[in-house]
Amino acid sequence: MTIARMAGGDEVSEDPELEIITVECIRTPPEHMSPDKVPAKVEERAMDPSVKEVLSKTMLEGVETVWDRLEKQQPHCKFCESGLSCQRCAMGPCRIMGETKSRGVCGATADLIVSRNLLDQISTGAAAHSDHGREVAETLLLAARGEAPMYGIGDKDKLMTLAKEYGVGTDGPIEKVAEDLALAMLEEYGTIKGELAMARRMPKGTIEMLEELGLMPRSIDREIVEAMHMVHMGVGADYRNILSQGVRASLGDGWGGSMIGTEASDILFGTPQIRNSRVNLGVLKHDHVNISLHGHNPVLSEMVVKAAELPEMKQRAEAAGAKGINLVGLCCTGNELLMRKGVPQAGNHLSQELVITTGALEVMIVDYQCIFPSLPNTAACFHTKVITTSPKARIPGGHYLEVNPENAFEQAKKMVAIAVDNYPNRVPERVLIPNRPVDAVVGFSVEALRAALGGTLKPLLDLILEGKIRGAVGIVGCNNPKIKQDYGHITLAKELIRRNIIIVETGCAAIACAEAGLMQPDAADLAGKSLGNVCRSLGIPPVLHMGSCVDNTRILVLAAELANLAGVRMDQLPVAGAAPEWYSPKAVSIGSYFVGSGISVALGVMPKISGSPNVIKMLTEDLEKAVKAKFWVEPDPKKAAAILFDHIETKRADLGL
Ligand code: SF4
Ligand code: MSK
Repeated sequence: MTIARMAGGDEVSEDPELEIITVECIRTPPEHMSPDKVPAKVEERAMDPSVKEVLSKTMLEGVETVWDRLEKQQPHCKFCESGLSCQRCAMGPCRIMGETKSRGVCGATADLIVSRNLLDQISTGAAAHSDHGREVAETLLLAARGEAPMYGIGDKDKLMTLAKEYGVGTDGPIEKVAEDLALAMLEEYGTIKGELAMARRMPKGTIEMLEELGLMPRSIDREIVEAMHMVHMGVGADYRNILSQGVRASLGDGWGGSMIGTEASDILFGTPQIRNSRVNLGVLKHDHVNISLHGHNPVLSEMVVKAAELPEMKQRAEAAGAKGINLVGLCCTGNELLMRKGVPQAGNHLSQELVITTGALEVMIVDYQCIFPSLPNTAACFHTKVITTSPKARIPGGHYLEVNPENAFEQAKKMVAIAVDNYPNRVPERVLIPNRPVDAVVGFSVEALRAALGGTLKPLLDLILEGKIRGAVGIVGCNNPKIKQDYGHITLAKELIRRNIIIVETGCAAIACAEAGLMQPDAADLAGKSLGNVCRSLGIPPVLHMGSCVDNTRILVLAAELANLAGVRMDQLPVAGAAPEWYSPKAVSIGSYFVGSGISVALGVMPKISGSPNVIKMLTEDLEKAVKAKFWVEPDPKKAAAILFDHIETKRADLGL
């Protein structure tokens, strides 16, 4: 019996595997529906034409969205906004009031409360990424043992390269190599050897710097657990020490958990190669059964792709009156499929409700992370069914089909069948599919980039040294309804390519720029003269899609390889990071491991630290003395571009370029 059934009271399905708690469609108050208000609101909220079209419909129909809920939350609590509230123990909750000399009941200062809250966020993000990585490595182990027969080895070369890196024997059968590698990867979560194998990818100088500072991660889980220990009441009171642990835990994510997620996914499903696809809400199809794949982990979605290709499923769709089955991606599960399979992408974080409100979506399949808990309420306004699949991520109102690597293909077939059978329930009069998908070139894994450059990244380094490319910026992270959707990503990318800085992107930032046409080769015309010429000669866009949230590790690997080729530390490269519209604790971990690795980061949204001038100073100034990188906070992407350009030019001058 599941917990939902034990709790009782709610309506449930007779099929325990399809248990569903009935939820209602949530409508916005009538004033939001007033048609004359809609155009201005839409302009405030979004940039992409396909999003604006569907958002207008959503508002006119009064279907509640994330933007409406943000408005209802106003004004936000000033204590929480500045990081000055603490709920860590039953003596509280506490707030630091008046002047910053006041203390919580236990005696905690503003610096302590703010830094502990931030460490909590970093460890939450690091845990989410790393747990995802663990599940992929577990799938590799089961596949190697023949216990998950629908999974195989998609990239044998990468398997062998990683096996050598981990010191795993490569002479035996491929299954044995994969099994030993998966075990070695899983061992790193709780390793007592005191270091992580892939952290050795960093340049020697960067490793020495981190070792001297005591910031090299000792294991993946240990750093997260230690961080959670440190945020308990009465463990430590020095904000500097607490923030240092944040850097170490995030490095365990970037060079450990997330990197395992990326590499094990490549071994299982193939390393992304450069390919064409299409993006935005226009990728949904009128005459097909539409299924969206949302979340982060490719383990299930790869099986859904296989299931949807079965002839029996196509026949079932035709019998239901459709021409076929159309899979579309959302958020980072979408990015994974886009990079490896060319599955078109319907949108990013703030578009997840809009995919449903097109009225053309039969099923939304979710794994975990960045899934709005209210999606079943949105679905209840239409015929869409939301299918949840992870025991970690059950959502009231979602149909639950539990998935593990052993049963994923069978479960995927059931999900596709549910979608097909739901097609006749679509109400054509309520359907709005924008008619303008945008083309995008995607799939720039480091391996694909290296191959495109003739087998080495040296030509890229040479272009940077010659100044034809001034430097590189990784624009990453989410949407946040506090910022007009995609404005930060697109504006920053355009401003930087104009200054001859090449852009690498992941996550929702990548989707934003793909929708804006910046991932087409002819976007070279928007770049500065020298970068434009480089792009034209290589046939690549000036903004490169490098994958999902965990794939920020591809950016780390790219930077490490360039630094190794140049014989410098990572912090000496003319590169930087940016997260113009971040919302997620995972983004806090990503920003921290970029900075910990020596790559300074510009944030477009202020973290909840304004209550402690000391914490602000440490992150925006003092860190630079230790790890030679720091954070900036600049909400205006045009100003952020100027800051990043100056930073890159300073790094070039320091290298004598
Ligand atoms: Fe208050 Fe201290 Fe408990 Fe936080 S840990 S709630 S500041 S007493
Ligand atoms: S999905 S973490 S909103 S990038 Fe990876 Fe997008 Fe941020 Fe989620």
